[in-house]
Amino acid sequence: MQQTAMPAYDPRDPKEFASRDEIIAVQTARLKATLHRAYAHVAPTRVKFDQAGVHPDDFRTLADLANFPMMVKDDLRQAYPFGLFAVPRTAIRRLHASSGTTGKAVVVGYTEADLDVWASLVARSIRAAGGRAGMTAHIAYGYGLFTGGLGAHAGAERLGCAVVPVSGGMTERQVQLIIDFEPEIIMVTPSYGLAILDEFRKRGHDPRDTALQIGIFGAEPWSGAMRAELEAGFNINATDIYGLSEIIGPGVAQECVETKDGPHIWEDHFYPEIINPRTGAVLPDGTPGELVFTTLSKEAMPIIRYRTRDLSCLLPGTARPGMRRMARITGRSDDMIVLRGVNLFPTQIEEILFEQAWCAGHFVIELSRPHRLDEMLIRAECRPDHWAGTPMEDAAHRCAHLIKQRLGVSCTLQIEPPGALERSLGKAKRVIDRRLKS
Ligand code: DLL
Repeated sequence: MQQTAMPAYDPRDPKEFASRDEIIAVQTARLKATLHRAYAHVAPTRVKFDQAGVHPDDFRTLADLANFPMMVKDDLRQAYPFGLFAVPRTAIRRLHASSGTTGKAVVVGYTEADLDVWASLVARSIRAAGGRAGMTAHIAYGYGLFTGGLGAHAGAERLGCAVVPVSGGMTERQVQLIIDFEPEIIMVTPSYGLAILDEFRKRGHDPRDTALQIGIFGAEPWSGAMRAELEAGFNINATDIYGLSEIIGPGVAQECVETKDGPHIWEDHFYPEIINPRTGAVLPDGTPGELVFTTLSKEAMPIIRYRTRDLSCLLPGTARPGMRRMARITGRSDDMIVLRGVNLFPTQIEEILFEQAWCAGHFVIELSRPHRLDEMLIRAECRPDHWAGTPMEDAAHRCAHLIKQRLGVSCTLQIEPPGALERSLGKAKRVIDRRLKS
């Protein structure tokens, strides 16, 4: 069979720097085609449109999209495994799946053209983060059904980088490979990036002495304080990459290194909306709410108005004027802690913890209801150079007090010895909620 060579990534990528008007024109044309394709080829989508009394012909301008029904994760689960595919199985070249913690997996399929778009958007993202052809990229996102490893891999290759496909885990080896292979780029979750940083210090190596210049962190919420820690620790520029498997994987949006002001959404391929999570109403740019995405070019699995549960807001483009930015994600509506009537996110606690000189950045929040009231215990690890071998009760009280002052919730804070908390190899699990069982 004849092999078609993958096109080389074009660093001039005309759409990346297109004007807002050009982007809107592309979006309108692509959205129209996507609605028609989904209606014609995806039975559950057609049923939903019919039930809502809308037809793809009703779409004329981008504002008309608000009349089309939204999709939630459960729609994808119910279609398990291939019910939302718009192409025959023979046209599928890759399957990914995100298991989630409960229920059926969400399966995502890609055609050859989908894989091509994905690779070029990740290449575009790495470039926006400062990466260039000829550099070496150490990829510590998990490989496998998770989209992180293989998505980053294809993008780095497309850009013209040498790829080190390490995946997550075996942290000692990660350190050795970074020292020996001298990558300029690391792609990893922020929490596992921190674990690698610790491992350098544990082994007596200065993490600032490596060849690393660029860190591309994502797949989980992280705070500005975590960015400062990773940047200073590795002496790199750290930027935020966002994505979700339902839409494509990593590379839906990427922060530009020259501005570091939140990820630019690659709007030539994904149309974002922000909605009020309670009413579903579309909110104007600048208003916080839930992110909703529609794919504009996906062949295998076009997704219309997918509710991500990620909380953000849309901001005007800066380094890429045609594309809007999304504010750094404060958290997912699923991760919001509701404690005695107060709503908070783990990233807010992360911000405060990082202000403490003793804090190593690894923490876990345990919620329980031992009596009638909810209690929150924060276990946060101490930096080795601050650990005196005895409980640090004063420092813990001071930090708990600060959390009460800033976030309005009382908690117990426990400072743990270095290495006491389990490290995640990918996405960190920040909250353990035992309230239902206790
Ligand atoms: O996490 C894809 C990815 C891989 C993105 C590597 C970036 C880097 P899922 O496993 O489907 O896909 O999880 C998607 O992770 O809805 C967000 O809640 C969260 N998430 C992803 N990137 C970010 C980020 C991948 N930069 C879910 N900031 C999303 C905050 C993020 N949360």
